[in-house]
Amino acid sequence: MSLLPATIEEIATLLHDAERDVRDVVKVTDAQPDLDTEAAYRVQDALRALKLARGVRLVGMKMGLTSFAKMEQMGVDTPIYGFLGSDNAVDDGAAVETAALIHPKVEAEIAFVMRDALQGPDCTVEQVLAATACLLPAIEVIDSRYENFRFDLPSVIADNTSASRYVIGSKAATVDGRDLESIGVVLEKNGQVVEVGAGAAVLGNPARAVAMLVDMLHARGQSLPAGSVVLSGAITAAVAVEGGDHVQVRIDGLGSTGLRFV
Ligand code: OOG
Ligand code: MG
Repeated sequence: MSLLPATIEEIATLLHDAERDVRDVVKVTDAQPDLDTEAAYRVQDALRALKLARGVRLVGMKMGLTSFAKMEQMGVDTPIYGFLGSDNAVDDGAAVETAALIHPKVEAEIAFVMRDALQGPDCTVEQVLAATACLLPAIEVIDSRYENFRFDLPSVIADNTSASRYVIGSKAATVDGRDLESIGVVLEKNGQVVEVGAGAAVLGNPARAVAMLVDMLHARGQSLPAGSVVLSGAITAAVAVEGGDHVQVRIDGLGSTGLRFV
């Protein structure tokens, strides 16, 4: 049975307010077992509309659960997408206020900045690479609005795939001749290496995650606009952080980016 528009709005408002008030909630499928992934993306659209109405600008998109490490960590089995707003962006090296977050974790990712718009269906890795202006190292801070990061697929889609903050490096690298499959990634916390990985952890090639995003958007009548920043998904498992921590991601040939938590 499909959910009524008023119910979709209600769930979006609940998740919007949970983020604003820094308060966790139980996963939304507990109260709404009829929430399937299709309805969950409608909730995500409604959440986006609430933020845009508040003056947030849409800056890009993110893929999630694109690696086996993340799927296993979260107990789900399909990639998902969410949106990135101007309220999620943090400057390279800047401080993130933990008081504004519930239970943040960090992930090492590769960011794509799109020069050209892309439209599905059947988007290919080659089309993604040809449309990419540059690649940047990225850290995504995820902060599920659900108690103990416990969710199922519809619940995490509705919650904009736990999107919270992200930082990207400031030195743009071109795609030309770069081997995105064997590109090495190191995540450090407080000067210690905590996770390592290679690009291939993300669907065999992070560009494939962007192609999948384009096709998933197409299935819902949408496309990826030129100028979008796309986080292609965590290459490693997510690592919990707290006030006082600093984290750094280094990626072969793409340089590094970092954040401090205060
Ligand atoms: C969902 C978001 C996952 C990624 O890169 O895999 C994600 C979560 O694990 O809370 O952003
Ligand atoms: Mg992520």
